[in-house]
Formats: sequence, structure tokens, C-alpha cells
Amino acid sequence: MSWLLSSILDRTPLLRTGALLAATATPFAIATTPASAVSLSIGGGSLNFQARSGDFNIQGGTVTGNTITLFQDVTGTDLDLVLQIDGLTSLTSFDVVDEFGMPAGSVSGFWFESVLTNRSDRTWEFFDHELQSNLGTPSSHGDGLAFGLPSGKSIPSYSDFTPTSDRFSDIQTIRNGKDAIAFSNGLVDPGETVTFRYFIADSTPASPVFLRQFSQVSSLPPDPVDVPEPHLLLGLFAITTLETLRRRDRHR
Ligand SMILES: [Ca+2]
Repeated sequence: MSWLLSSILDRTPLLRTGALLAATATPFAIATTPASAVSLSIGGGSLNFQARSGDFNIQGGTVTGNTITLFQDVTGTDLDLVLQIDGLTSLTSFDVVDEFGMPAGSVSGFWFESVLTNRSDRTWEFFDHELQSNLGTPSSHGDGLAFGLPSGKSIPSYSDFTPTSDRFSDIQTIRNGKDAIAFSNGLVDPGETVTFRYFIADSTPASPVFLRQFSQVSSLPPDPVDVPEPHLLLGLFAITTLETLRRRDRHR
């Protein structure tokens, strides 16, 4: 299987208007122009990521080996972030083996690193990531779309599909009625960035599929302690001193 090692987004005036970004093969580069969508070459094909709803936009993306890293800015409090992913059907599929090393079909997939930067004024306390074959409906058991592979199945070049995050330490994969990963036990304050990493697989590739990244707003970060500014303290000292001198004059 041949993989393009990395891609850069081709920036043009048309793209700045929100049209799709085209990718060319330039190693380890990153686009920095915000857009509603990006296309990245990977796995013999191309994947397109489009922001569908929620307070976020795509800043750019990179491809390194079989990993796509997508940089997104979250700008508000609507944390129901939905990405549309087109092009899974264009990828060269992986051969899958069972626990005995015997052939067990094939799957299209890629490692995905979702990098979210918190540009809002709220702290995030958890994030759930959920796959959808049909927009608005959680991916069902048996529809082929899932995070990682079923138990006992593997791709010879990968044996571990454990999802990770650099800011949330409690990570639970949910396969009961949906395909989701719940990230918790962590905080992402305003201005900070969080990375989520997992493998998206589809044994019956369809296009498009959808990734929902969901959280809820928490309370505002605590205000700093209300300490008077130094010049106010000096002014207060001067007024108090003058009043003391006046009182002394009256008693003479
Ligand atoms: Ca599924």
C-alpha cells in the first residue's frame, strides 16, 4: 500500500471564500488560512473535511504517514461540532486478519488527530466524539463504520487502536447503540488546545460520513481576585492623610 507522506493545502482567493481547498503533496506543511473545508491526500485517495455546524472552523490540516491532523478553532459556546468527511471510498483498503492471523475482510480507514483550540471564554470539562453514517443519527452496530476494529480483528501493521488525548485522562469507547468515545477527567481553558487521536474505520466504505464532536459549556473561568490598582491605593492614602491633617487643624 502506498501512502503519500504529507500534504499541503493550496491556498487561492477562491478558497478564502469558503470553497474547497485542494491538496498538493508537499511534505509536512500546514495551511493557515481558515476555511470551511479542506481536502487532504492520503492512502491512495483523498479525504475532504467540511465544518457542517457548531461554533468552529477549520484552520488547516496535515498528513503524516497514515495520520490526518486537522486543526480547528472553536469560537463560541455551540459545542455540537459536526464534521462531514467525504472520500472514504477513495482510499486503498487495509486487509484485516482475525486473532489467528487468518484473512477477515478489509477496511478503509485512517488515524485521525482532531486538534481543537479553545477560542471561547469558557472552560471545557469533557468531549464526546461520535460517528454517524447518516447526519444526525448515531452510527449503528453493524453498519461498518466504527472507531478502531472489532475485538479480535486487526490490521497486520497495527495492533493497537486505543484512542488517546493529551488533556483528558479518562477515555471510554462506547459501542452500545452507537459508536462514540467519551473523553473526560481534564480541562481545556480558554486559549488552550486539546488533541484527540483515534482510528476511523469503515468496512463498507460510504461517502460522506460524519463526525460529531460534542461538549457543553461550563461556567466562566473564575475572575481574578479584585485587588485595587496601585494608583488607586496611592489616591486613597493621599485623601486619608489630608483628612487627618484637617482634623488636627480644627482641634488646635
Ligand atoms: Ca457502527
